[in-house]
Amino acid sequence: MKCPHTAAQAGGTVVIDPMVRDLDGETARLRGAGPLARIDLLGVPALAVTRHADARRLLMDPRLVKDLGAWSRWRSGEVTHAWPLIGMIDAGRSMFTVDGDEHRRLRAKTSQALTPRRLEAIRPAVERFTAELLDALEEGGGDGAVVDLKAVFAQPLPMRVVGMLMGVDPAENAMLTRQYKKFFSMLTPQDERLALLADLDVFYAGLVREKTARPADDLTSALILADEGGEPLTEEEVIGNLKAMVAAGHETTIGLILNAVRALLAHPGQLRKVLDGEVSWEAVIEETLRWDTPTTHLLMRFATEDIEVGDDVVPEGEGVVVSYRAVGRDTGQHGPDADAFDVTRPAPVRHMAFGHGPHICPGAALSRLEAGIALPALFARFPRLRLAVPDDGLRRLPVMTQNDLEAFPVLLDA
Ligand code: STR
Repeated sequence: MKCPHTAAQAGGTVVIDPMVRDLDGETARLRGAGPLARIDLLGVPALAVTRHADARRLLMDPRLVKDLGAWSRWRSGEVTHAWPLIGMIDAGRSMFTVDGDEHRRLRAKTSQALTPRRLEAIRPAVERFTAELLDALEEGGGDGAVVDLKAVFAQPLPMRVVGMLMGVDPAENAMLTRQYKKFFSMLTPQDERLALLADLDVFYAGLVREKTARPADDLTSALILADEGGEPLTEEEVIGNLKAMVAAGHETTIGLILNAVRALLAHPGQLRKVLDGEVSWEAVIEETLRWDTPTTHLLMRFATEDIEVGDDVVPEGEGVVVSYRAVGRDTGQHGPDADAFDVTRPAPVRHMAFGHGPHICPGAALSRLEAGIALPALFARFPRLRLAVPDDGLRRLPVMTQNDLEAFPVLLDA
């Protein structure tokens, strides 16, 4: 007999802290609560997958779907738009929210545009943005002044890149950065979050109108145009994909860049090996993705029937979160030292920071390209870069799903 309450009795419910006061403690508690941890997301119960092998299997399981209509707590009215995390799930019809054949149709053009080969065309632009932002950093941090590596470098770079790719006017980058910061912060009242999402929808609808009238060489225009003989995406689908790209493309890569810098500064011996060329930047990027992954929890999938996980069961209708931070620290996958940052782990580090299965991150190669340019350029320009505060003085933003620092004050020591 499978008992759906085994894990609850063994490990209790892990309450996910909206203020993110102790992320490592919380991750350890999640792992301690078993492969299918009972969690509480602002009063809403859900199940969290905490092991690499289970996540890998479940992300391929067609009985777990993105359709909000499959969530019993939504159907019953227990969860409504008043729940602050609903925007992570109810994000419009797009490749992020649809499964099966329709998902393949919604995703095709985006994944084709983001292959490593196609992305080589934008490498020079990413290098130029990086050089410009390093100049801005030098300006801000001249004469030994403290400068915020997040605000001046790690945040604007991915926004510029994804904005260019989608054909967004660069003059809008500051607005988008401000709106997404507000969207993700748990300090934002829910009525304000819903209002800003509505404003963003108006903005994206305007962009789609503009690209319909004057198609340009960008992914938004490509999404609008029908392939020969192909089914074109509807306006709602184009907008859904566009906002998913902008939100995902700028938020997650900030984390990758900053977390890699943070890990290297906290492990000077490993930084030395990288700067001496003994260890590749690729190894730094992959180990950062595993150890300090930008996505803490990915919301949410729903079980269309009972699904067994080990000795436990996801009941039909229940919501499932993949806790990527816990998955990245899985000793079953990464060995007893999974909690240690170690760029010398034998390659390849088989982490799952980009997910797995049909929804695997279509932007993975883009984020690797950005980090692969930004990190070596940063340390080449400022080899004595250091934190201006102790590492444990870096504060996290109150964001439940993403691994986000408030700021990253550094001294360039140029
Ligand atoms: C934010 C709000 C929105 O308008 C659209 C989306 C869809 C894509 C989501 C994004 C969300 C939140 C961050 C996500 C992204 C896909 C990848 C990214 C979940 C809900 C990750 O953090 C992995």
